[in-house]
Amino acid sequence: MSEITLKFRSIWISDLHLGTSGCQTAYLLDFLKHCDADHLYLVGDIIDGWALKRSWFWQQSHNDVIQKILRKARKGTKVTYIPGNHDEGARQFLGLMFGEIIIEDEVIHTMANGKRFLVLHGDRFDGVVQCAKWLAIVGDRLYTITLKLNHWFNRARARMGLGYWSLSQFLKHKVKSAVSFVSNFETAVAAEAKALGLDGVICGHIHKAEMREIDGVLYCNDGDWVESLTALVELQNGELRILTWQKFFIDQQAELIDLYAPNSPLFEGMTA
Ligand SMILES: [Mn+2]
Repeated sequence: MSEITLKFRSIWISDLHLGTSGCQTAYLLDFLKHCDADHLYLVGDIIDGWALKRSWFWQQSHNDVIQKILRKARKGTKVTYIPGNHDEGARQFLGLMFGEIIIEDEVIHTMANGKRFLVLHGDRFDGVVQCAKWLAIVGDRLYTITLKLNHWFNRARARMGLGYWSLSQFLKHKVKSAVSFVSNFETAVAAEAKALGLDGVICGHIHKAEMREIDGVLYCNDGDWVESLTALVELQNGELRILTWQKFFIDQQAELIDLYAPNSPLFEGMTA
């Protein structure tokens, strides 16, 4: 068994979606076991209240995740919990402390090198495009069905004396705007950080880990623990990295190399 502990200055994780079968708790627990930090930010959608309302799903491993986080807080990690839209119920507790965990809506984090970053979940930038994002997921398969449906739909319309209306055209347009949802989201979040005079922004919400400069500010998204198993980490010198845990989980028996180096398998081409 590997006993490696990686010590970061800060860790950001979001979109765990505890309370759903989608949460990859085995990887998440392994990550929490092997990684420590002075600051741990839980950047929203930690517990999926929406899903729990629909049907209760809670396993021991979900308790283990919570307990591991509480334990870190007890042992001196400064834990900040920023609720997202799936755990918006926690937003009524903003500014309060539970155990050693503080609940905040949005915070500013100062890196070791003095750079200041806005930290928020990101759902407030959804606007009207959220619907289109949903369409993007089902879009591909739906589109083929739609073409067939469209045929029958317009036959019915014609019979009722109505003109032709392209359902597939309509959906195609929606899917197209869904593709631009991600870039619109990223641009909007980055613009907010810029307006506040900050060096960058860290968010979650769209389940797409990313780190790139947008209009002079560094946009960072810590990804999720449903599919991508990613975290954003700050090294002791203030540098940021996107960490992909799956890789390390698989390779953890492998010979220990410099895991903090830019060529570390943990970071794989995702440095800034
Ligand atoms: Mn969200």
